[in-house]
Formats: sequence, structure tokens, C-alpha cells
Amino acid sequence: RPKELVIQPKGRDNTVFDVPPSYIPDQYKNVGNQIVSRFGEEAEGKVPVNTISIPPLGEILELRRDENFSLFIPKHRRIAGQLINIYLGMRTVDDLLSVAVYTRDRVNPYLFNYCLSVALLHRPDTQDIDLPSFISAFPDKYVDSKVFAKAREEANIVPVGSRMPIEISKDYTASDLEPEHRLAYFREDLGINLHHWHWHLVYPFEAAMEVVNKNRRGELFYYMHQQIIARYNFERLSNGLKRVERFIDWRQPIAEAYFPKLDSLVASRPYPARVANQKLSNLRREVDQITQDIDDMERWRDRIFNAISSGSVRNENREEIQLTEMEGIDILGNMIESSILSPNRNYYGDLHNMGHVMISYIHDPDHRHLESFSVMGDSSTAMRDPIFYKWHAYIDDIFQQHKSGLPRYSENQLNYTGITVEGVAVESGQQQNTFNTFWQQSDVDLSRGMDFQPRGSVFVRFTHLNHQPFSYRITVNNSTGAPRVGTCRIFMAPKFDERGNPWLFRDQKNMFIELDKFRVNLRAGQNTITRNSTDSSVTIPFERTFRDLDTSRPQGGDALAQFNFCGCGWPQHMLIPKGTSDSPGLRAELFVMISNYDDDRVEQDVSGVCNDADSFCGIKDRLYPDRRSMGYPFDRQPRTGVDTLRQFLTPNMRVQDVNIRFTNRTFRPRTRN
Ligand code: CUO
Repeated sequence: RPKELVIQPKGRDNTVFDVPPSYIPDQYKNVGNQIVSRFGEEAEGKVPVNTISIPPLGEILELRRDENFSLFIPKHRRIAGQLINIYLGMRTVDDLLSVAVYTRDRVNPYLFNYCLSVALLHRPDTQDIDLPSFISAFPDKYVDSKVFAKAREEANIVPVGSRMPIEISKDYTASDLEPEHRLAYFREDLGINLHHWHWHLVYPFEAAMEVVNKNRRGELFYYMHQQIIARYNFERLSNGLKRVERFIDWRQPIAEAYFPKLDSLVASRPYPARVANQKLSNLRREVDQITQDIDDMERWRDRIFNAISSGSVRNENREEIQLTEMEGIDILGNMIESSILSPNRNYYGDLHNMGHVMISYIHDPDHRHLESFSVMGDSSTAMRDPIFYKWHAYIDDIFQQHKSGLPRYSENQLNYTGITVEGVAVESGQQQNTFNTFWQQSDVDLSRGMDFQPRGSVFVRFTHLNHQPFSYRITVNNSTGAPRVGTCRIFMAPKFDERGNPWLFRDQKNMFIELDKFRVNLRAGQNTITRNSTDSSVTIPFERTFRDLDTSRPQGGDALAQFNFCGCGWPQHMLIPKGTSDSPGLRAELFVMISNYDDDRVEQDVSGVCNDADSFCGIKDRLYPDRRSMGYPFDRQPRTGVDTLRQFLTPNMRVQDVNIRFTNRTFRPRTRN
């Protein structure tokens, strides 16, 4: 990929930055004027760039421009923290622009993009600046590498306007000989991987304290990833596979292989594959300054389990901190991930992050082959690999150990006196209480992340799961004689386990996926609540997942200002698991609860901020908008005497049998005229 000297301001492809001559990197010094004038000739406008004194970049330059970049590698994290601080420390937006232009052609492109994104997200004076969607900046992290040669050819030969979309098969990474491949549509989904990237962009685990220290971030790390595992298991049951097993014995071979077929355009190298039955080794990678033994991981694990069983952790001053009912999970989240909010990173270590690193170097633990990390080493690609889910199933199980020691919710705590949910129905298509799923094709423009002449859009067409839009109709009786306010919580789980047996509540509770959560006003007497699937509190709209904002944004500044935060959210097209194609489809249980808003409420002003995926992403610069433990009411073991979901119910809850029916048809694109 040619490294040109021009940053193109978004949406104005023919505008260039007026790079001060002193900013031109040494390797271009002799030809700098020619390059600038070449781009300058085509330019319709120039953005002035101040010459300022640039802070020393030091260690930041040690990551070469043609290397891959991973936040999981401690050295990379450290230099990312330094660069973020430089961007955050600029006094004005003009100075920020100037240092961005200067660093753009010197530092690693992934590092540059990540650090500038974090800074734009967190500086008060850049809230109205939007970035192009990450997939259009780095398409190589999301699509089959074969696409790029085809795209270049298409761009060279076919004029803009006549170019045909390049189709990516949804079966390009493996064949049906590999049972795990049945889940490829989920693991390799563009929207899911973009969500995961955005989540970790919004919740970095290492940076300036004011960037990391967000309300309940440790708990949200637990909850968002717990929901990923629940959703993955739901998809597995839809595909005749049993729930994912934990990666618990780190000295045993990993049966699952994965061949990502992604090439890093920045590093000009493919992401390494993992063959079946590879084993972890101790890491000795001087190049990354990583020396880590499996023994270290085991020690951290044992200390974490000790902390959970004793109900307290030890901080760096050897003080005990209790893992309380409400806040303990937040401490554990930061400790296990780990983030800089961990009470004692020396002692409890860096278990989850180092797991990613160990797995991502399984093919070259001592760097003898000069290979870089695999997809597990990068939050934008990690969810593609089956081992991601085994690792996170293991991590989640640690959190569940803590949760199962907490006080159980009593009937009184769960109930909302006087409020009865009398009926729940799902309306979609002809059949009530059936979700309809199918394949859908969509087109994404990749041209922004590629340099070729002549320019113009080049679309790829990919196939993803989707569902028919639906609405819930919920009837509620309020017998209190006065208006009431509640929070409506909607979840769904498979009705039977992988053997076809009904669940015990203690197992089924971990299978519930959150579908929606919203406030309801209940007048005295009968109420009917209707709610559309597109309003879900876990999802962002299709358009926001895939498009640059300038083609889809509503008029007005507020939505625009929140774009980067708003990129976080489960993709709407993956809200409903695939289900099965037999009649009547996969049998599932839809759970609706109305809890007392007095116990849920968080006092804050959320006007003008993006909050449509707040269940998984929180709200930018605000408190998490629900006071309950995340995952409520399924985050605890049930009270005594409750073995099944039915026994768990109080009058303010209701369960409706539903079916998820998959039709093996592919609908043509709807994203482009
Ligand atoms: Cu999201 Cu392991 O935390 O990837």
C-alpha cells in the first residue's frame, strides 16, 4: 500500500492538508515538493496546517509502520498510551490537527488511527468531529483477502458507475467438513466484529485514568462478554452443536483450528493460522518485550479464585477490599481483564489479556519464525476464531463463581406489587410468536481504505443473517390504583438443552440473551405496550454499523457528535439467533419482566447523547443507565425451591413460548440504489 503524504478530510476527496515543509518525513524530503504539488494540482481546496513544536515521539516510533499493532501487547499498549496523551494534551483543535498531520506519516497506521480515535472520542472540543467507519479505513481486518486484488482490478478497468460489487462467499474460511464452520456466519460477521472493536475503543484498559475510569466498566466487561457467549451458545444450539466448552487446561492441545484468510494491508503479511491440536508454550518474544510462562497464568488464576472464595481482594498496599454484592463484580472485571483499575496488577496479573496474547502467538512463541500475532491478538479480529469463545467461556465461568456466592433475589425483591404481566406476543409476518430469519446480502464501500487510481467507490457484497422486523405486544395490569413506572426487560433463551431436555434454571439463566430494556409508564388498570425490534437497547441500526455517517446521519449535530461512541452496539441484523429450518423452528422462551423503576432509576440528564445500545455500551460520559446488577434478574443463583424458569416467575414476569424459523433464502442487497 503506497504511503501517500495526504490525509483526506472526510467526505471531500479532493481536499488536501497543506503540509508544512518541515513536517515532511526524511525519506520524502528530496521529493516532498513534487509529491505535495502532485496532490495539490488535483486538490480543490487546502486545509491550512500550523507549524508547531512537536513533542518528542521517542518509543512511539519503535513500532514500525509496516508492523501489526495489538492492544493486548503490553509494549504496544504503552506507546499507544503515550500517543493518546500527546493528542489529548494539545491545547487547541488546530494544534491537534497539526500534530496529527505530523504523526500520520511517521507512526504505525493502526496505532495512529486507534490513538487519534480515542483522543477525538475523549476531548471535549472534538465532540463534533466524526471519523469514517473503521471498516472503510481498515477493510483488511474484516474481509477475505482475495477481495483486494479484485477491487484494484475493478477500479483500474471499470469506470465508476459501472463497477459491479465483488461478492464474498459466506463460506470462505472453511468447508462443512469442519463442524465449527457452521458458526462462521456469526464469528466472521462484519457488524459483530465492528461492535467488538468499538466496545474496546470506548473502554480501553490502559490509557490516562480519566479515559479508562468509566462508570462500571469492569462490570460491563463481564456483562457484554457474558452476553456474547450466551448468544454464541444460542447460535450453536441453532446449528446442532452443544454449548461451547471452556478452555480450562492450558497444557492440552487446542482441537479447533482456524485459518482466517485475512492479509494485513499495513503489514503486508497474512494473519497466521492455527492448525488443529496446537499447544500453548511459554512466551519469549524479545521483539515484543514479552516473557510470560503458563505458570504465571496459573498463579494469577489461583489468586483470583482465592479472592473470590474469600470474598475480598488485596490491593497494592496490602489492604483488603471486600467484593461486595453490587460493586464486587466491577472490581473483578477490572482485575481479570485486566485494566489499570485492577486493585493489584502485580499480584492478580493480566489473565484475560495475556490469554489472548498466548493464544495469538501459539505458532511462534519465541519469534524464531519472525511471525506476528494471529487474529486473537486484536480486538477487531478476535471474534472470528472459535478459540475466542472457549477462552471467554472460561473467563465468564470465573465471574459466575463470584456471582453464585452472592445473596439470591427473594420473591419480594423480584416482584413489583400490583403489577401483573398478563400477556406477551410477538407480531411478525403471519404467524404470531414466530421470529423469521434468513440470509441477506448487503454492500459496503471499501474504497476509502485502499489506495488506487482512478478513485471512486468499490463495493463488496457480503451475506449475513437477518430477521423480519417484529414487535412485542405486552399487556400489563396495574392494580395499584395509581400510575406507576417500570422497566420492561426482555430476554430470550432456548427452551431445551442440546440433548432436547428441559433446563434447570441454574443452567438456563446463563443462556438468556438480552433483547431489549426500556422504561414504561403504566396507568391504573389495563395497559398495552408495543415496542418495535428496531428500537432495541442492545442494537444499533444497520446503517450505523456499515455506513459512513455522512450518508445516513439525521440532520442536526447531536447524533453526529456521538458517532464514535454510537458505533458501539450489537448489529441489528444479528439481534435474533438463526433458529432452525424445520417446522416449527427452534423452540425458545421469551421472558418479559417489569421491574419497579424506583429501584432501577439513575438520576442523570441523557438528552442529546447517543444511548440506543446502552445495554452493552453504556452512555457516553454518563452513568450506566440501570442501577441493577447487569444481567438482572438472571445474574444470580435462584432462591431455594426454584429449579425451573416457571418456578422463578413472580406476577410481574411472564414467559411466552416462541419459535425461531430460519428460511434458507438469500435476499438481495438493499443498501445501494
Ligand atoms: Cu473483548 Cu477478550 O475482551 O476480547
